[in-house]
Amino acid sequence: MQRRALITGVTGQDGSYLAEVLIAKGYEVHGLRRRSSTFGTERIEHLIFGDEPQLHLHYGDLADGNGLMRLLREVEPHEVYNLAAQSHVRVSFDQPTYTADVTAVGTLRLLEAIRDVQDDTGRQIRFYQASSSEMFGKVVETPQKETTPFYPRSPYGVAKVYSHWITVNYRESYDLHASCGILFNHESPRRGETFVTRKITRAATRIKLGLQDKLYLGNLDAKRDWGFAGDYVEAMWLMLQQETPDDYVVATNELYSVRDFCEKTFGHLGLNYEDHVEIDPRYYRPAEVDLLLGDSIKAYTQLGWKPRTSFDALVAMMVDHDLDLAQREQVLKTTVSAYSKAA
Ligand code: NAP
Ligand code: F7E
Repeated sequence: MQRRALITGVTGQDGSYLAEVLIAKGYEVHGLRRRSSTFGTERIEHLIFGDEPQLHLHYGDLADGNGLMRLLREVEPHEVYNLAAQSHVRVSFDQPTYTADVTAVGTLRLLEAIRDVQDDTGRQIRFYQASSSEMFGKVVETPQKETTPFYPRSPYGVAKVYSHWITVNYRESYDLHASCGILFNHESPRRGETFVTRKITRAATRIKLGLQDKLYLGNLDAKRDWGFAGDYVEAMWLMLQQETPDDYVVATNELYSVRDFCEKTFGHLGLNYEDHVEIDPRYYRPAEVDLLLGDSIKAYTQLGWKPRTSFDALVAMMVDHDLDLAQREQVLKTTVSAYSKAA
């Protein structure tokens, strides 16, 4: 029988990669999208248009529990991947209540809906929760593993801790097949442009082509364990294929600073980052997470998962993609300018 999956956050970076992976595995894939005044489906357009769309979209919101319940009854998924969240750490300081409502209580609404539907129909729904290395925050040990205590440093981190523990609690209380992936930072050419890696690759490529002069950043000394999103969504799927639900750290176990990322990116373009990067204290955070480094030995031994993309390959992939974008922008600019001179 064809398996059905429902992905919340399908329009985001991870949702788009996960949808591709599940479609390739033969799933019927459904995704929750928010209503907005623009399409907001750039990352999944190749999956939703055409004679036979491969991905079925439904309007919904993690703020709307009744809607989630109705959707679960309609789609009857075997697996639910909860990737939706207000996922920006800096923004969570500006919108703490909203972040708590969506990123924390939103998970509870979804778990409640799953519990109800499962009770009514007797059909098991497997659940994946997108937990985050941000839960380790001001780290109490390095590297961080599944047993490392949490010390979140932002409203986002605190909201993710709530979602993590409510998922564990529902697993233990109601026998749900619910697993949490504690994923460390993962990036790609589809990464949102206000996260630091994509901000750097977008700016460096535009600087290379003379479309921009400077790149303004905050703390260059923060260190992260950066992997490729396309590798990480495989781990999500593997967790839901296990007989017993559990929690897993997913990481590369390699550490680089924001400064290293700048050096590598500008270097790939034959530039020196020091000539172009300036510090703007507006990008500092009220409380910073200085260092995150994951130990994913459990995912390796129990799921057979390991990252396939190196740091250098990740940077190159992102820079090449963004250089192509910048070149298109440049062509458009030249064409418009030639046209307006001629007109
Ligand atoms: P992302 O690109 O920011 O995508 C977030 C998704 O959530 C988008 O589809 C967004 O919809 C949706 N969303 C936001 N608020 C919603 C709401 N109220 N109701 C329904 N949908 C809503 O994030 P990502 O990088 O793919 O990350 C996926 C998940 O993993 C998130 O939960 C994130 O917190 C978590 N995580 C990410 C990382 C990482 O390094 N990427 C690491 C650990 C954990 P719109 O497109 O309409 O905005
Ligand atoms: O910041 C520093 C910043 O916003 C990384 C989310 O996916 O991963 C992500 O959260 C570091 C921080 O990611 C700028 O202070 C310097 O130390 O790319 P980021 P994040 O905060 O680590 C975790 C695992 C998630 O779960 C989240 O959803 O870079 N930094 N200058 C900057 N950061 C940004 N955004 N912009 C700057 O100009």
